[in-house]
Amino acid sequence: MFEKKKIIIIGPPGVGKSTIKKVFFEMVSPFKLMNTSIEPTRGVDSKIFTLFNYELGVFDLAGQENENWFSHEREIFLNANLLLCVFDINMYIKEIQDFFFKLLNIHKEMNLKKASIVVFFHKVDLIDKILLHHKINAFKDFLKTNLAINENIPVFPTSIAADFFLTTYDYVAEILGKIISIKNLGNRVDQINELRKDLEILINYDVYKTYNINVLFYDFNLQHKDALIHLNQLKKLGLVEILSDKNQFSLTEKTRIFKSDIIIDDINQNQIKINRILDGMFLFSNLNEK
Ligand SMILES: Nc1nc2c(ncn2[C@@H]2O[C@H](COP(=O)(O)OP(=O)(O)OP(=O)(O)O)[C@@H](O)[C@H]2O)c(=O)[nH]1
Ligand SMILES: [Mg+2]
Repeated sequence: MFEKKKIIIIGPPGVGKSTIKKVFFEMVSPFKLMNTSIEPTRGVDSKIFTLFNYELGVFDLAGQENENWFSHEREIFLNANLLLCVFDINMYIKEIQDFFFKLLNIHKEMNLKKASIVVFFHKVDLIDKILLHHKINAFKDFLKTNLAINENIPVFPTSIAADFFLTTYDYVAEILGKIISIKNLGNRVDQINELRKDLEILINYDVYKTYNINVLFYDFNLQHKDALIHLNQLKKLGLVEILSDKNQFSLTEKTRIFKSDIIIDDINQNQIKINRILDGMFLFSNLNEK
């Protein structure tokens, strides 16, 4: 039996809500969506995913219809477990506060006790670091004056750009990990070991080249059937493409981000990074579209 969780993605128009849903839930390549204009969402774009024994309903709300979501269509928030509020980091802080104030009001008026709120300051690739810290601090000060002392709303600086992708990947994994119970993580140790081998495959080969699947037999002692299991796992995470005859594969551009993060000199630092990446891969490889 699946336990249901409802996730709502809300925010002003054009801030990147649908992009976040596509990249982190549907495993669309961040490179494909960066700077491409996708159609503004109309109404609500909802999809159901499974994560271990949970069913996640993800509701991506059209930014152009925020007036409706905050008034006569507010029932959309009923039974929500997570309100993911996304802002473009380059919005004026006053605009951000005004929008967020409306969301807090809905939360109070509708008594959405089960719904935790998380804020993304998105597109941080488009701002310099000092201004970013200034904006986040200004927003945190605003939260302090508007929330009860025991309320905590996490604020994450996010982006799908290469330099920020893996941190954002971690944040999303952490947030999803929190709305499910750790008791239900399935066979974690075995899966992590398999993923460790997946990661070794990524490290061993070059992006942009095409390989015959037999290399996995010579380099990793994997028979064709087992090699395909690993490649399909990596394909699901958007890290590998398997060519139509199933005898060849190549690593996708997204792999470059994973590799650049772990190929450094300090071995201890490397282990920490590898474990962090494996945690993310573990969570996302258990996320399936229903
Ligand atoms: N620079 C940069 N652009 C991004 C990022 N994420 C999304 N975008 C761009 O932002 C634009 C708008 O993205 P959408 O995901 O359609 O925005 P939305 O919030 O769903 O918009 P509505 O559906 O109108 O509410 C697209 O052109 C994306 O390429 C990011 O991290 N950095
Ligand atoms: Mg959208």
